[in-house]
Amino acid sequence: MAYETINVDVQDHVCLIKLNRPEAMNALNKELIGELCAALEEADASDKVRCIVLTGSEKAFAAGADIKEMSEMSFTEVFSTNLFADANDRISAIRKPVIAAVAGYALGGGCELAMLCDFIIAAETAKFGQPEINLGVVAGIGGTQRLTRFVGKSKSMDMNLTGRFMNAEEAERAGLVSRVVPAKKLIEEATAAAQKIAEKSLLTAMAVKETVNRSYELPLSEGLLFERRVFHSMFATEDQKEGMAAFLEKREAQFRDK
Ligand code: CO8
Repeated sequence: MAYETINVDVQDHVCLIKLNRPEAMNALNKELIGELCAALEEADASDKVRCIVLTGSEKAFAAGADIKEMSEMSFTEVFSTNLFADANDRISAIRKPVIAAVAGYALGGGCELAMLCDFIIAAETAKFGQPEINLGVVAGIGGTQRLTRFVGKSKSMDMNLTGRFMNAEEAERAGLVSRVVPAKKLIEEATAAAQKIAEKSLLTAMAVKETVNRSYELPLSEGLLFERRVFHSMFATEDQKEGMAAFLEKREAQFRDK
């Protein structure tokens, strides 16, 4: 499918989606959000894709929801259309692993979009923030909820109440990002991580994603039960037999996603 506000490129089983609204710091307008959800769903359904990388430009991953588009909306409109619920649900429903590769600004909806991905690799230039308070609103798609689970209450309150930005080093220290890399190497490093994931059994990778994500929804005892049941169920797969046999035979596993 041809897109106007994003670029999509599939190579070696990795789908690279690049947000592309340079005139507005990749602000997330209706068109971009619709195209992004469609591209993610297309990649999720494609046999050619085993892992997805989502990125922006050197200047901005995304500077949040499009303020021009939102500014005149009424309560009735945002409530009745349930603004951003669809994006949250569609992105959360992607079953293949999604890595956010963040350089520059990831603000408001941009920070929330990065948190909707499975993990974040940040360039040294990355700046994360939930500055919605400066616009007279609260975060709308996870900035008060996911951020609090990722970095704890104190830092989340600080970010959401002051609207200040967090640099890459602080974001790594706080557990928001998994690693920080030089800006010039961001795509190379994110793609290498995606390729490493793409070499695994896709079945197992999807089970890992689903199981880790349950930890944010369940109390520990229920989460451990869910994990154990998924672990047990993996013994019904050919890839479990192959993975363990390959280890014992001291060779590379040949996974078949079965
Ligand atoms: N919306 C619309 N346009 C934007 C946005 C935005 N969020 N951010 C930047 N732009 C535009 C600017 O208006 C400007 O356009 P123009 O040249 O036509 O005036 C252009 O991008 C360049 O921006 P600046 O001139 O401001 O560039 P600076 O380098 O001076 O500053 C900043 C960069 C710091 C990123 C600054 O632009 C900024 O603070 N932007 C707004 C950040 C913000 O408040 N984000 C939160 C938005 S609200 C939100 O995200 C609610 C959550 C919704 C969920 C989303 C669901 C997916």
